[in-house]
Amino acid sequence: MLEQLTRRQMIGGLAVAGPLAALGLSACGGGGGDAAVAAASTAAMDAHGATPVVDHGPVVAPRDPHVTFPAAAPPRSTTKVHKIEMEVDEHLLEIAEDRTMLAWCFAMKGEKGTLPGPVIRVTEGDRIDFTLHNTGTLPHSMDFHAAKISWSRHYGPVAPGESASFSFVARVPGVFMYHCGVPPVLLHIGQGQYGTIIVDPADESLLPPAQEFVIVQTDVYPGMNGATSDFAALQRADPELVVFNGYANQYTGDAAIRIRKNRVVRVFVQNAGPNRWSAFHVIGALFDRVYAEGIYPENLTRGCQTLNLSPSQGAVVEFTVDEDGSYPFVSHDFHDHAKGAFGLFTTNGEGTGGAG
Ligand SMILES: [Cu+2]
Repeated sequence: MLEQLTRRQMIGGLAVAGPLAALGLSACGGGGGDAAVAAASTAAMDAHGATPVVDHGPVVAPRDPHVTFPAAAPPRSTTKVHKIEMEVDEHLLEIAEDRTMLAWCFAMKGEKGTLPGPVIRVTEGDRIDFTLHNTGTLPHSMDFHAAKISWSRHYGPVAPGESASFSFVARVPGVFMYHCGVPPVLLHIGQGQYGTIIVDPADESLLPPAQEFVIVQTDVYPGMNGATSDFAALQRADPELVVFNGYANQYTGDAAIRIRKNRVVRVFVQNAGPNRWSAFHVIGALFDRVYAEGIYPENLTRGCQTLNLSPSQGAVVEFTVDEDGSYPFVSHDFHDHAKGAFGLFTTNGEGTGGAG
């Protein structure tokens, strides 16, 4: 399988050269469910639409079965210095039922790459010592939106087989994107090189214990049978799929996200784009508290129905439900909802989600 995947990586790497060259661009420039939940999920899907089925022909490359991306947020950090080493893992991933894409994932060193990349959680004032090992086949880089450091000194391309390091102190609390910045950035983010870093406020009273989740929205433009993304579609901002945490309609059926009624649900929401805006909305709920961008008291909004996020923006939303049942979460841009930006919170079954 390794040989096949390696060959596929090569095919994917070569496949991009044609269309990019034609455009004058360079790729190298720079919890267990129950019947009630399943029924509720199906009913909600029927009511709110599902991803249209598109025939892309036979899948020609081997792939691992889809593993639900854990929506539960990692716990608050307990260390002041974080040594983070990431690699580039190029492999075929499922992004919807019977649909795959060749992803250029950021992965923690030695781990399998996922979409989105690993969720990092630190606290305001923590230092991050970061190293990128470019184990991919093209130059890549890393750009942390949580950092205030020089682009020209730290965010340059790292050649295949090379490593590069930089450090920064996370001085601003919030929900921030990280991504590759090698031109064309549109392609590298579109190919899966994105993730989220949560910077908790040093003042823990701003984010008291709650059931905590991470939802990252992206628009996806997969190529045919594992080739690199459809760059023309990326340029038109015309995605085939719009997904939460890397997979269309992921948190439905047995994978619906369990919450408890009368307990605060906190969602760290990120719109990684690369192109579409996000209109995050939970049907049947109002956001009692929203921190759009920096987590400071002056950024607090109450009584919010829909969170408006441009590509790259992140926010914290909190809500409670006082009635048992299922509560769909969508992009209220229903063009995108119909392409897979849909999931379910549910109080049915045991609460297995975030702590609190
Ligand atoms: Cu890259």
